[in-house]
Amino acid sequence: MTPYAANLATPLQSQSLQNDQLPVSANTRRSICRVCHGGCGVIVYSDGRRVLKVRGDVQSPVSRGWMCIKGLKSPDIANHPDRLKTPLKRKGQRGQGHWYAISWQEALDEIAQRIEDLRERHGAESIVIGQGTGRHHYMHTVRFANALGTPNWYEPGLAQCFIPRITVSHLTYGGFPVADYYGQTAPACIMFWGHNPLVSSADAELAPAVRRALNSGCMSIAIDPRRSETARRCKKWLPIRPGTDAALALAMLNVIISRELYDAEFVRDHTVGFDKLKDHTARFTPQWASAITRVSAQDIEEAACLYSRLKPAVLEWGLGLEQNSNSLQTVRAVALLRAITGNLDVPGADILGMNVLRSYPLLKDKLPPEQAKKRIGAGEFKLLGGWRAYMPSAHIPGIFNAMNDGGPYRLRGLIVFGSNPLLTVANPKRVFEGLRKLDLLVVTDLFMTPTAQQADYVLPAAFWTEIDHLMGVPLVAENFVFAQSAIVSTPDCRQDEWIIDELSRRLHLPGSELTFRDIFDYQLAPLGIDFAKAVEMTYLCPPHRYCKYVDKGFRTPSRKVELYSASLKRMGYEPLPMYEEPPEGPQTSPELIDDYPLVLITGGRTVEFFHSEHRQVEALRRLRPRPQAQIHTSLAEARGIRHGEEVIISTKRGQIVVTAEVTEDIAPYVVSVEHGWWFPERLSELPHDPDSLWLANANVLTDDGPPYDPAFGSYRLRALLCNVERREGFALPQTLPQGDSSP
Ligand SMILES: Nc1nc2c(c(=O)[nH]1)N[C@H]1C(S)=C(S)[C@@H](COP(=O)(O)OP(=O)(O)OC[C@H]3O[C@@H](n4cnc5c(=O)[nH]c(N)nc54)[C@H](O)[C@@H]3O)O[C@H]1N2
Ligand SMILES: Nc1nc2c(c(=O)[nH]1)N[C@H]1C(S)=C(S)[C@@H](COP(=O)(O)OP(=O)(O)OC[C@H]3O[C@@H](n4cnc5c(=O)[nH]c(N)nc54)[C@H](O)[C@@H]3O)O[C@H]1N2
Ligand code: SF4
Ligand SMILES: [Mo]
Repeated sequence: MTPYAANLATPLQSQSLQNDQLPVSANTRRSICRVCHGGCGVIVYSDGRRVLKVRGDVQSPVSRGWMCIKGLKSPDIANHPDRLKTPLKRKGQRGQGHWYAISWQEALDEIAQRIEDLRERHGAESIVIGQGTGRHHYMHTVRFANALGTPNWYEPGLAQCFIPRITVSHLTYGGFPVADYYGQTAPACIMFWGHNPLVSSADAELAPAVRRALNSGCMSIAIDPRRSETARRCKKWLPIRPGTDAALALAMLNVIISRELYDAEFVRDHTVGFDKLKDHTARFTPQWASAITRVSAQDIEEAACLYSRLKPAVLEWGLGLEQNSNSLQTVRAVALLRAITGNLDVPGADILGMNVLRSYPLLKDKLPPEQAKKRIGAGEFKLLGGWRAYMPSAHIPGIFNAMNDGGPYRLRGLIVFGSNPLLTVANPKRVFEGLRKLDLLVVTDLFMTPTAQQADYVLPAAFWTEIDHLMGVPLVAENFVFAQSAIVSTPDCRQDEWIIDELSRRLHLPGSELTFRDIFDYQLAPLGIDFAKAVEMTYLCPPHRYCKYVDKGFRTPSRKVELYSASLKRMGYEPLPMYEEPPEGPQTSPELIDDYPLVLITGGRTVEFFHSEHRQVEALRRLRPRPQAQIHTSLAEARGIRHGEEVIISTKRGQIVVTAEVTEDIAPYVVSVEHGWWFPERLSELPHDPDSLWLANANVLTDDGPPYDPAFGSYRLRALLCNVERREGFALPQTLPQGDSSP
């Protein structure tokens, strides 16, 4: 086996090191790529006006020179001719695609006035603040909602993405654990559970670190209905039935406890509730779980033995656990595996974050308690919207319901920063109806999107090469701090935080005396530096402290890991993890099986695109011109479907058209559909032909209705019943969008 430390010292070759021919005037600056959640270190070449080229920065402590293809194509995105370049105001009816160009001054004055009018007439709660996944402006947007006095902010992830993992981690171990790929000790085992980091690189910089760890020769297990890019690199693949992960985790807990493979000392000294957990899991045998999960009892036992015996072990968990209506208990069951094996905060295992930055001043105290009570979904989904929630937010189906007159009160305004809910939220037809009923819709984006096309005002956002920012890496744990400042500018594009500051100032909101840059200084103060200094350094890597619990205990009420969660019990939730059959399946909805005999999963990431983005970037679209669904060879043969042909995927909610990717790398009864697909080349047709928005939109198939997870309100994007049929002819565009303008 290669010694891990030696491996660490070898920077990965950047894929962009070819074609080093640059104009002599090129400036070079160090920065951080933010095409996804961000984090890879980058050297940016510019002529002072435009980005010419980027390449991976070998000095980055996490990415060490590596970049993915999206990041490498940053110049194609930054300089794309379709970038929004000026604020736009709607001309004529909503959604017709006609605009006036207006100045920033006019746009901000008018928007602030209309927000103020809504606030006075219908209360601040009638205005929803929306944003996209984990971007630079994330915290600033939440701060804006609090300052404005609206409890209703959301992003399309949350209950479907990360909030269950973060909240359960805090309830169980008092902090969020991340894999220790950066120390001197290599993991001996990595178990990837519903997670494909070689592609999703979920916290941005993960892919190169995971690749390094796998190259070091450790044991590796993937639990995934697909043999994903990560699963293909693993020594064991457990093709689980979607939505049954809690059963598998309970059976693994059963094996580890009944065979006494747990870390007895850690359990004795640092956990509460072990005896209750032991009694509770006694009935969840591998045989019981095998019938539910379609993973053999032998494989379940083997995986449990490998994960508990090989130390240190990492548990990489992902979205496969959260996009279902049993997200709390599924994530809890998996979380306990780390705890009873003692794989917490020790070198080479999952480590608790250092949280080196001072926490972002979210102005929570500026949201009056009577306003917080009005949050859509707060009463029902206590861990999403209630006072115990990690970052209280509104329930998404409830929001679009309330826009459509179905809520406790009507929502009238939506201010969106970097999100495309017509593609990324379940049941987009309901979203569409809701958006059309709004009194005010403002969308800030890099490009005109189907969502932006419905707006009253569209504001042009700055790209990552055009922003100042400070980020804690990995997300939530914040063991490192990275800083970047604008390198170029697209003349009339503005950083989202600047827009928020300008609106806040006009609305005289509390906190508006501080700009976002002042907040960076505030966050850095404990490190004894300011933002300018941080930018000069780019990467701040304080030494990591392990086993923090030895001195201080875990940050839970009992100061121990809570295997039995009294907090959950008090909130009315099961204190020990439980399995529930997915609401759509042979047992729970037998009436659907004849028409929809297959199981649908959506949203498995592809390296070329980020959610609904980048379909207009020719260099990326060329690599993946049309949406695909993975289906197994045996299923394709049975249905007469050939690789590359168009197929119809249907659920009881609707149908879409995609092309078939016929493969051996998926369970034979599972269909995996890409999400986020729309066709920018057809955007001008949308006002007359909205059907092209539903054509390949995976969320036409998914469910925004109940049952929801009782604590988080998570809705179902995976583990749904579906069918696939061959389709004659072509419905999908056959030509690529033109118009990249890379220098
Ligand atoms: N069916 C299905 N649906 C899913 C998922 C799934 O797995 N299956 N995954 C869900 C998850 S986990 C998430 S997090 C959501 C993501 O949902 P969204 O965040 O809505 O996804 P994006 O398509 O990335 O939308 C981002 C928009 O922001 C713009 N943008 C990019 N950078 C900036 C910026 O700096 N400023 C501004 N103002 N705009 C910017 C982009 O051009 C794009 O139009 O999707 C969810 N939807
Ligand atoms: N290139 C790219 N990278 C991205 C994104 C993107 O859109 N594009 N999105 C970003 C965002 S916001 C997020 S949240 C992360 C998500 O990143 P990941 O957590 O890696 O999520 P996915 O790739 O959606 O799903 C991971 C795996 O779960 C499997 N899966 C599906 N259903 C189940 C199930 O029921 N059980 C189990 N065990 N597995 C299941 C899928 O087959 C897939 O291989 O990626 C981030 N990174
Ligand atoms: S993984 Fe994310 S941060 Fe890294 S190069 Fe790709 S898009 Fe950029
Ligand atoms: Mo996400």
